Amino acid sequence: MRRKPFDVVLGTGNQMRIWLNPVDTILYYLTLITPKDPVVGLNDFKVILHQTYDQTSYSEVSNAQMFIRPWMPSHGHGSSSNVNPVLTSHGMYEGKSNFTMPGQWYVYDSIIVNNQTITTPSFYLVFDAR
Ligand SMILES: [Cu+2]
Repeated sequence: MRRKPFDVVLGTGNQMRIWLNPVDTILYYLTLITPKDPVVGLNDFKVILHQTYDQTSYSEVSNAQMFIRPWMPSHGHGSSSNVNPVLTSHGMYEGKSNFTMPGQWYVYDSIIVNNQTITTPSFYLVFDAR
């Protein structure tokens, strides 16, 4: 199968991101667990990170560092009081995202594994806070 570097396979409406890290040729899967129904204010932000070399066997990535950045594109502002996700169990990372007003928010998630940023270029998950 021919792959382009950092192909985002699913559209932005899906809460999963799949990309190939061109440096180590590992395919990464980031899956959003929560929030599914985001509210105005602090939301538990929980994701699972997997990796695969062959798309047959998958393993959880438990040595990542994550840095989230909420952004409201229609107004051009972010938010404060966010908590970067940290490992809580195998491959699971939990933090908090702060949506300070209703509307559409992007949450960028920069991920570092083994001192290497694996999210280049960056991507975001989309939330509609109510
Ligand atoms: Cu706003």
